[in-house]
Amino acid sequence: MSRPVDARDAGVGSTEPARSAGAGFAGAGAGQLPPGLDREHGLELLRGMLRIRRFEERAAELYSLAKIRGFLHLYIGEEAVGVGVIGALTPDDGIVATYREHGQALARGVPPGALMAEMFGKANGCSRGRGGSMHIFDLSRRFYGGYAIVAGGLPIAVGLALADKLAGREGRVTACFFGDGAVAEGEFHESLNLAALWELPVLFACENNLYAMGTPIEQELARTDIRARAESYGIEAEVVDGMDVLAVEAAARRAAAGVRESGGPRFLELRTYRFRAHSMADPDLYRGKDEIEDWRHRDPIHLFETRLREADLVADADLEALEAEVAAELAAAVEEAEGGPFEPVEDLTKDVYAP
Ligand SMILES: Cc1ncc(C[n+]2csc(CCOP(=O)(O)OP(=O)(O)O)c2C)c(N)n1
Ligand SMILES: [Mg+2]
Repeated sequence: MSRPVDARDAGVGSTEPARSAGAGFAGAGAGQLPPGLDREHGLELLRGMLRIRRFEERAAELYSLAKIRGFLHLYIGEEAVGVGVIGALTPDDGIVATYREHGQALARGVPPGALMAEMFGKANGCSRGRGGSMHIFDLSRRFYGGYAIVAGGLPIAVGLALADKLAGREGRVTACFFGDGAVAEGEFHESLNLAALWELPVLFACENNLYAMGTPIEQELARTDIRARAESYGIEAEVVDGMDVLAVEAAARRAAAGVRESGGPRFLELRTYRFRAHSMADPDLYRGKDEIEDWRHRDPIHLFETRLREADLVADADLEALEAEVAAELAAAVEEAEGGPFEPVEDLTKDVYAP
């Protein structure tokens, strides 16, 4: 690495580089649970993360079997971000995501069967099989995609928020997920500038997993302190331990409340890590096994499960029941995808050209 990652984690008290797992986050996902966390909510968060993990592990297998084709970008390791942020939203809020969006779609309640069928390219998929893994869309849940273009979702989120503002739909938030790679794109700056200038209700959720494909953050960003960039547009921003689902949920609640109260944007930089390669086509040769192992010790599911166990909120039987529930749901989803039809060839140009 030519340059160190910014060590300026002001507010989380770190002087360590962000590359080490959990650097600077007090508690770092372990220890006391916040007062008021009940068993039911704990199980809900755990179920949300486990559902994503098992879904994607299966998706990786199905990709190897060529049931899923094209690109496949897994969210494994980052589940606490999607579950925590989306858990702080209401059904009326909108969501815009990237090509690494299966987790957000599941957290939003897109049915696993419709999601898997989409990844199979089947007509019973949520985008009628025309989008695939990178273009998950579900209007009924205000899930506005799934964008393959890095930073491409940011202007869309700003546009959705502008529409809400112009139409007087007060109290709505549009949450926009994007990676650290998007921060180097012009669209990031244009979007933050307009959201701040026009006071638009956007919750920017930057998933900083330290890499954009094989490029480490210190080789992509002149300044790796992403929060400072948001603040330079006058947007209130917070750095969050993205491996700690409760920390993410709490920060997202603060940010969403800030958006609703002010009508203007808020920004979260969620420090996270992907355990798998960038995509199924990536041999993952640009980072050391030690680094991956270090982060695996902060697996968001394992961390949270341990905390719930230590607080006696869950026991072995609960976790077994949860695994069985998720496995049954997943088996049904795969069956739905397998059994779905492909669109007929006659429909190839439908919705492409005006009739
Ligand atoms: C405008 C644009 N440039 C390049 C690419 C190729 N590309 C696909 S994913 C990616 C990395 C993005 O990294 P990041 O935003 O950090 O998201 P992550 O994959 O880490 O979740 C790149 C460069 C693209 N899709 N769009
Ligand atoms: Mg990244």
